Amino acid sequence: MERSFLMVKPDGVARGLVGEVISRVERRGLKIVAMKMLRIDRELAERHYGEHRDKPFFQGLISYITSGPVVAMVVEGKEAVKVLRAMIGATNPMEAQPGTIRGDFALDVGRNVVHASDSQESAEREISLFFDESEIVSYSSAGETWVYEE
Ligand code: D4T
Repeated sequence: MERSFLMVKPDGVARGLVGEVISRVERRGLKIVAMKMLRIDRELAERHYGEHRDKPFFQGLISYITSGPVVAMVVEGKEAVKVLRAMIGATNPMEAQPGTIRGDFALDVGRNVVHASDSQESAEREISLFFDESEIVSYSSAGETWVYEE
């Protein structure tokens, strides 16, 4: 099973969309194996978005992601990285398909509600930025028998 990092951003928390996001993850058959609400500080924000350091939108991005609490999760399942990226939709919500989280709940690239890792390498890096290995739990869910063929 693969792990990915998923986060409801400050706008998603402020708009009361945490339950909606969690619900979609659970209904898809993916398993949440770690979760916490936190306020991201500037240092963590700059590490998380380090690849965008030289982009013109970087300062706005850092202010936005540190502006209020977020809900961070580790999600496990078959091809979790690819599946979650498809579920959240395109980075720019104007291009996100209806049925995706951004396509249903967002309009502005600077307020796009959620983040999910874009590769297995990013997932590992982001999970370790936000969680200690001891915070990630292992359990079997009742639904698993029916989500996977074997
Ligand atoms: P995140 O990482 O926030 O889930 O977004 P994506 O993985 O979908 O997209 P990204 O890394 O390319 O962009 C990171 C973050 O920057 C914001 N952004 C992006 C922005 O404000 N203006 C822009 O022009 C772009 C490209 C949105 C997401």
